[in-house]
Amino acid sequence: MDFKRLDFPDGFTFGAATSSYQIEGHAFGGAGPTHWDSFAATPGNVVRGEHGARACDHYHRWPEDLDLMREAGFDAYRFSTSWARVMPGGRGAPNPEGLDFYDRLVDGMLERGLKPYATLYHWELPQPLADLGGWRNRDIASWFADFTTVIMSRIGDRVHATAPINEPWCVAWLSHFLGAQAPGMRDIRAAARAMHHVLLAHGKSTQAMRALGLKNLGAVMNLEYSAPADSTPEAAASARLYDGIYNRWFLSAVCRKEYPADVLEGLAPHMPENWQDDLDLIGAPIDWLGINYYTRKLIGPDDSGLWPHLTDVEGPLPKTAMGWEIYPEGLYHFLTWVHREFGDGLPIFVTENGMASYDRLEAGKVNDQPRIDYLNAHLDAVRRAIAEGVPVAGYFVWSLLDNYEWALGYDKRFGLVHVDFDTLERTPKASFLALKQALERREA
Ligand code: PNW
Repeated sequence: MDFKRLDFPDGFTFGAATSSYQIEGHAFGGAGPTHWDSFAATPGNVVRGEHGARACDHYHRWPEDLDLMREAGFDAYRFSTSWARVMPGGRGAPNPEGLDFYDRLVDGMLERGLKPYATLYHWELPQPLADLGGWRNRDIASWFADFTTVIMSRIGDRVHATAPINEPWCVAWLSHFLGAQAPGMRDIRAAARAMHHVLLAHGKSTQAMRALGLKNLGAVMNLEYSAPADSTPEAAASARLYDGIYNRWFLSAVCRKEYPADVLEGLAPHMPENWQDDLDLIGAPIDWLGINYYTRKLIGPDDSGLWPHLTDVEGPLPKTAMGWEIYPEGLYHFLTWVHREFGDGLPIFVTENGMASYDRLEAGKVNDQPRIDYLNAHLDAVRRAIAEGVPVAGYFVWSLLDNYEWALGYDKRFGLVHVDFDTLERTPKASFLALKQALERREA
């Protein structure tokens, strides 16, 4: 890597992130059915019909995986808890095996000197709640607060930092308007409701954790840089709307207790009643902001007459296996912009950043030089932001392991560690070894 630990401020946190459904194996340990199992079982939704029943079998192999985290020299591990593993019905009786699992996992992190960064919801909604309307149903905010109390009563005393929800944009928009993730809807009304309810759930979950006396509570948003595809005012307007829906909607709600007027103009007719009354709870104080950053999109002009109708145009930059342009400048932009416009002095974490490639194991090695370059360029953007006074407090690579990349299945590999999905064998890639070297602590 182009950096050493010492090039970052004292106490800067380096980590890697994963999520429960993507690695654990949902067939194990008494987890209940989730809307991701149902979505994956419907032909056409997921490449090759792949699902998370076994995934990386992290449910059984977690000690080995935490050993890898330690071996890399990371300070912290960002993991998520599966609602359906902890409460198989989504409500009511918890599953003792599920609670025991996260209890052991958190202890396992502490034993290895890793700070646990928990995300309570990373997308596997219990199917019984999906049957009741899922994120379209306002009651989900209370169900989620109840789940929060159950899981955090068990592990909250040892977790270092917590975010209720991973990426509200994906939970709401990608899943209810773009149809790309469970439950696969394409409905503006469903999306507007989900956009509000996911934020309400964030607020109620935060409130439940404050009631338990927990600290270090944050919010994790995925941000995507949007640029006009051409120099027309129409493209500029489209890019601005994309930015509004994708980035400003969630940040404005959580940090300013308001929705951006330009997006609201289109969404207002679809919003649940009396949404204004919830903004105080949604915007209750938090302790840190998490940014997941991957890429930028070029947005073209639109003359469809539909709202919203955003078309992204293929960009000229080198792309990852996701087809996503590599644009480190966007991370620099977001760190400085979020700090200036929304942060109000809060510490900011890069809670996810990384790239997919089609890595191959050859003679026991994986040469993923493009990932090393990607991480170098983005960590350079982080250092530039820090040098300008942005309080960036940590950086988490997505992801520790190759894993279930949702609707794209298993061949888009984001891991620092290669996983053979037949044998489940783990092999650290060149990027893992390079990071390990950079993160080494040398005695003065
Ligand atoms: C994030 N998009 O998701 C998630 O937090 C991870 O679970 C996921 O594996 C990772 O990024 C890589 O995809 C996103 O379409 C998925 O804009 C899709 C989008 C953004 C983020």
